[in-house]
Amino acid sequence: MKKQATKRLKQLTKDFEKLVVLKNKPITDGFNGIYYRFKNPVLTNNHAPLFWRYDLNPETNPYLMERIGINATFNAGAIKLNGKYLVVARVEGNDRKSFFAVAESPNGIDNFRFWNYPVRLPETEEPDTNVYDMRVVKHEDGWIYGLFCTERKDPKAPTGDTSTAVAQCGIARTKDLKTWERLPDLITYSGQQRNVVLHPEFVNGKYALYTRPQDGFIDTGSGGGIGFGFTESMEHAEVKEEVILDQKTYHTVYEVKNGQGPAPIKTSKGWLHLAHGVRNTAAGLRYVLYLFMTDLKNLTKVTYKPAGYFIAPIDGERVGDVSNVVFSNGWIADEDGTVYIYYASSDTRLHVAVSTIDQLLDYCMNTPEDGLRSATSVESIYQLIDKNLTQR
Ligand code: M1P
Repeated sequence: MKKQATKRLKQLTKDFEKLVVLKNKPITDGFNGIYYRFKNPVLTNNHAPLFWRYDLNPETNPYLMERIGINATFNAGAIKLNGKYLVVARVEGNDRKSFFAVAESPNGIDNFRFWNYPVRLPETEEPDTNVYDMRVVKHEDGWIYGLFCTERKDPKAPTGDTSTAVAQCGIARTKDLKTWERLPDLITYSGQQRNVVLHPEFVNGKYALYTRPQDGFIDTGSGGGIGFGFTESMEHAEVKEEVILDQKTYHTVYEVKNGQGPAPIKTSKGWLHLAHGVRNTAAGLRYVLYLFMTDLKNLTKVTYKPAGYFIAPIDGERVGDVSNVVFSNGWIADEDGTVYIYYASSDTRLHVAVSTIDQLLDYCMNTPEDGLRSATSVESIYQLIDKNLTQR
């Protein structure tokens, strides 16, 4: 038995190494001029180190059984630190609990390898049942903040209701992504919060936050939209007033709900935002990504907003634990203007798409807006046809 286990471990180790060092290539077929998708996901559940999953001692694990299963690796915050591309992934075990783990790559597109230990996130006095979707932001105060969703069972759930939960924004900070200090959860005066993101700069001496007020755990109800508010401190973060800067809107790709993705990127033309939008269909919710820009000084003024989606799930991305979903909470803008967009598909695996600041600005500033009616969409096409045919 022990002999067999040793042989299998050799094979598992070989397969694992082969997966981790796999070179990634851009998919050039069907390139839309805006971004390249890449052939392989950058993280899957099989990227979880074997020593997280197996007891490697043949004496205590003669069958070399997997002791702790990892179900998925997805929605990841991202940051470049000391020349390395780091993602703080949402790792979900077979037990459905999510936690955070850092994976490091030398180039942002492949060779992502998890650090030896996942993040040991301190808890508040009210323990989290589940934590996920961390937005990692290097703030100008010198700290790296991780804002994430903390989920707990709704204490007001009627007896027998074992599902109803409450989502709030948890906050932690670090200098190195290894040691984390937990701060009190964000206080807002909306029922629940998810997709809360810290703006990287002070605004009039205050911290600024993108929020997503919601009435329920899944339904945003009378809330919804990407909100914005200020807090005096992150040690006792409290947003007294939220204004909605980007509404959910009837018959758009963000009809049911939306949420800020990662922190916006500062450019000479304004702040560049990546967000997700959700619509309902007969087959369930469909999550896509969209871009918009806000004014450099007036952060609640949307200056450009292309119609429709920027990235929607395709092919194999459409299938997973929660199908027909793409979601992003991490991107890295490199010194040379390259932008690495880390997006997850169907709550199962993590991918990268690559573009540049110039291309993303061009896309935002020159794609027609959503006129919210079929006739206005046709009008946009007419304008383009006229421009093309009169130039010939
Ligand atoms: O299952 C799809 C996504 O659902 C939630 O997003 P939202 O808050 O917009 O509904 C999150 O749980 C997210 O993690 C998940 O990918």
